[in-house]
Amino acid sequence: MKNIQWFPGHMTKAMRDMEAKRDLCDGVICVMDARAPIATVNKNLNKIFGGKPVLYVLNKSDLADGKADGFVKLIESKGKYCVKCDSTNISTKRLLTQKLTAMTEEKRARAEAKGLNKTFRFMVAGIPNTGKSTIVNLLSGQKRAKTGDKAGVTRDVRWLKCGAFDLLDTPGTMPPSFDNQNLAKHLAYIGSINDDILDMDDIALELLGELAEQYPAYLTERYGVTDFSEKLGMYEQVCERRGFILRGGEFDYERGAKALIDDFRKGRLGKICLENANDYQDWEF
Ligand SMILES: Nc1nc2c(ncn2[C@@H]2O[C@H](COP(=O)(O)OP(=O)(O)O)[C@@H](O)[C@H]2O)c(=O)[nH]1
Ligand SMILES: [Mg+2]
Repeated sequence: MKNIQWFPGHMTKAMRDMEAKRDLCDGVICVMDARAPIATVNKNLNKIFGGKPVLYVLNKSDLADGKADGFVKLIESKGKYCVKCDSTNISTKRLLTQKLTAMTEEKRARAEAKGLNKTFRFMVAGIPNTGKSTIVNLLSGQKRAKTGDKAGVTRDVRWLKCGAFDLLDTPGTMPPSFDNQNLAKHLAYIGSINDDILDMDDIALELLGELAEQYPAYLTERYGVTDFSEKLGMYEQVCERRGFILRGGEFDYERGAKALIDDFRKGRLGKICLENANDYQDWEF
């Protein structure tokens, strides 16, 4: 399949804006997708974060299965803060607030000793569509930051008051190039890359291949797939099951791809984590 590359110009600007605001921040909230934790951590952001404390948030945990827990353990084993959560659930507000409070405890104690009541600032960073704006809205208790289930909804960089914290919602940023196309595919499946630049036929076929390997039962249950030997055969089975047949009797692949990818993104196939923490023990967070 064609190589996936996506680095629109506004991301360069976003990264520059973030770098300029970094020194104002006490820490960073790095939002990832629990279905693809490695694909959704942008290593390039580490340079921007500098030495600031980072809270890694494995968001969309409601769509992920237990494999995602391996990444929480892995990240914590490297001495970093990590939390897995569903930020569409109001109870997550307390969980995140507790983590941010723990991260700033020492600084707060020092400020209080001097009689200061300090507000701590966090930059909310990550690749597109991981739920950054949703987290900012959850913590602020207001629908201030615009959200949307596609890449590139947030364009500007601004501060929002969230209780004892000030949060900076930022636009999603990608690494300038994907050296690992397998991980790039994961980004395509979850909707972090603009669909307009993707060949959805390719994406559907690749997704079927990965699901057949890791979650074959999901394909059987939803589409009646029993033969996993060929991607195209599975693709046709999806079209057949959904009744996507054109007038001449040909399969309507376009609608099949849309349906499959939509089912995947909305969690209708079942809970999923595409990556395995065991494969990434040496990864530097
Ligand atoms: N299921 C689920 N959806 C979420 C979660 N967090 C965000 N979303 C959805 O993901 C989409 C992208 O969210 P948004 O906050 O705009 O992402 P951003 O691009 O990182 O700012 C929206 O449709 C959100 O409703 C979550 O924890 N679980
Ligand atoms: Mg946003």
